[in-house]
Amino acid sequence: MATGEVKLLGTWSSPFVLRIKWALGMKGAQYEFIEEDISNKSPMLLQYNPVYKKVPVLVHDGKPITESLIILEYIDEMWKENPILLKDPYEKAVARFLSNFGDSKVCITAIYLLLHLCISTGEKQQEAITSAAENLNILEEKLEGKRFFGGETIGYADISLGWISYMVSLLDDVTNVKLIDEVTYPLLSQWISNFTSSPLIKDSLPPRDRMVSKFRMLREAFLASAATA
Ligand SMILES: N[C@@H](CCC(=O)N[C@@H](CS)C(=O)NCC(=O)O)C(=O)O
Repeated sequence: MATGEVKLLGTWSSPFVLRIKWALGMKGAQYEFIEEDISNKSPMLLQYNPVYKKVPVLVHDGKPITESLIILEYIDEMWKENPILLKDPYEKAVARFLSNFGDSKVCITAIYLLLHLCISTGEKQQEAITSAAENLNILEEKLEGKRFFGGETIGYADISLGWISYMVSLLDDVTNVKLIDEVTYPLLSQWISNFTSSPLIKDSLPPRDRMVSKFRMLREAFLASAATA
C-alpha cells in the first residue's frame, strides 16, 4: 500500500471527481476530501492545476496530479492492491480507448441532449438522439459476454464510464428521454445494475435529489439564455 498524505480537491457533483473517489475506495486508501467552489476557485486549486484550473486534483505528498484518467492510472500504479487496469497490453489499450471514447463522444451527446432537448425541434432533436444511440450501441457491443467492461470485476473503463450508470436516469427525470432501456440495451442495463449494486459505488453516488435540482437549474438557465439570444 502506498504511503503519504493524500488530498483530493473536488466538488460533490463532479463525475470526474467521483472516478477518483471510487478508485481510492477500491484501493482502501485514506484521503482528505477538499470541497472546491468552481465558481470561486481556491488559491490551492489554481496553484495545483494552473493549466486547466479544474477538479479533480489529487495531491499525494504535496505533489499534484491532474486530469481524472491520468489520476486513475497514477492511483493504480501507486496502490497495487485490487488492480484497476488489466495487465494484458491489448486489454489495457481497449480500456483506455473506451474511457477516451466515453469522454470525447458519449459524454458530449448526453450533455447535448440534456441542454438542447426542449429547444431543438424535430430533425435536430432526432439527430441528437441518433448520435447518442450510435455511441451507446458501441458500448453495448463491448459488453458482449462480460459482466463489466473489464471482465468479471470493476476496472478502469467501468470507473471511467461509471457516470453513465446514474446520469442516464437523471437525464430521464429532467428531460423525459429514456436513453437506455432493457429492451434496446439489455447488456448496458445489466451493467448499470451490476455496477451500481456494488456497495462501494452505490454509497458514494451524489444525492439524487440534489443532482436533479442542479440539472433542472442548469437547464433552465440554458433555456433562458437561448430564448434571449
Ligand atoms: N478532463 C478533466 C475534466 C474535469 C472537469 O471538467 N471538471 C469540472 C467539474 S465537473 C471543472 O472543474 N470545471 C471548472 C471549470 O471548467 O472552470 C478530467 O477528466 O479531470
